[in-house]
Order: sequence, then structure tokens, then C-alpha cells
Amino acid sequence: MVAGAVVRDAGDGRAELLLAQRAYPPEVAGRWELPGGKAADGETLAEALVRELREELEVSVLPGEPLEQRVLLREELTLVALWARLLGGTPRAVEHHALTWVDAEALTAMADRDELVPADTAWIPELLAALRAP
Ligand code: 523
Repeated sequence: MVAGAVVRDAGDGRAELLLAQRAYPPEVAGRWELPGGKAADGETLAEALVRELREELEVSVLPGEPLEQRVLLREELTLVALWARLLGGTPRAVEHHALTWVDAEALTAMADRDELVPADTAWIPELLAALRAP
């Protein structure tokens, strides 16, 4: 299972992260996540991320290094996040309720309000460090 930490330069030197609001299942609908999905047989995590974000967001991305935290979702299902950059397209919420770009302050506020998908909270320290890096 792979998710993408898609970051962009907001233009003024600040970095922003793309979050997607889940539409299903009911337990997590309305909460925000790093978008992604399950790798198919024979697919690398990077290949799966490229495919999933093309399907879910209609963008092409360049996958990079994995984030350090790996999240055990359930037995034999580990969630790995890869840093990624947009190569082309404007993200569109094909399967999600909505999409948003957040800076460190907005991500902190969402985390404080408990608006993230539970598994994804494992990445908050790493995400904030990257968003705050000069
Ligand atoms: N998560 C999760 N965080 C996160 C993702 C992308 C997924 O906790 N950033 C969990 C939520 C679901 C499970 O992983 O319980 C499957 O995610 P999903 O539905 O995005 O993956 P799909 O689309 O590959 O899986 P199916 O809906 O089962 O086909």
C-alpha cells in the first residue's frame, strides 16, 4: 500500500503538501489523507503511486524517497509514503470529496482538529519538518 506526499513550492519559498479528503468508507469519510492505493502484483511502490495518482487525481508525479515511518494498517498491509513532485496536470478529485494544498500551519490546525485519517498521523512530524525547511 503506497501513498504520496506530493509537495510543491507555493511560489514564495514556502512548501505546500497535497491532501485529499476521503469519500469512503464511512469510518474515514470526510478525513484527509495522503492519496494513494494498493500496489498490484509485480508493481513497485513507485509504479503503484504513479498509477494511483493518475487514476485518482489525473496528474503525473515523480516519486522519490520513502518517508521514514511505515504504518501497519493490518496484518500484511503496510502503508509506505513516498515523497513526490508533480510533473504534469492539475489535481482533480476523481475519487475524493475534495483536495487541498496545506502549509505547515494549516496541517497543524487540521491535525489538532483530528481531521486526518488516523494512519496518516504517523507522518505529521516528517511532513511538518519538510514543510518548514527553508
Ligand atoms: N489508507 C490510509 N491512509 C492513506 C491511504 C491512501 C489509505 O489509512 N493515505 C487506508 C484506508 C483504507 C485502505 O488504506 O482502509 C485502502 O485505501 P484505498 O481505498 O485508498 O486503496 P485502494 O483504492 O487501492 O483500495 P480499494 O478501495 O480496497 O480498492
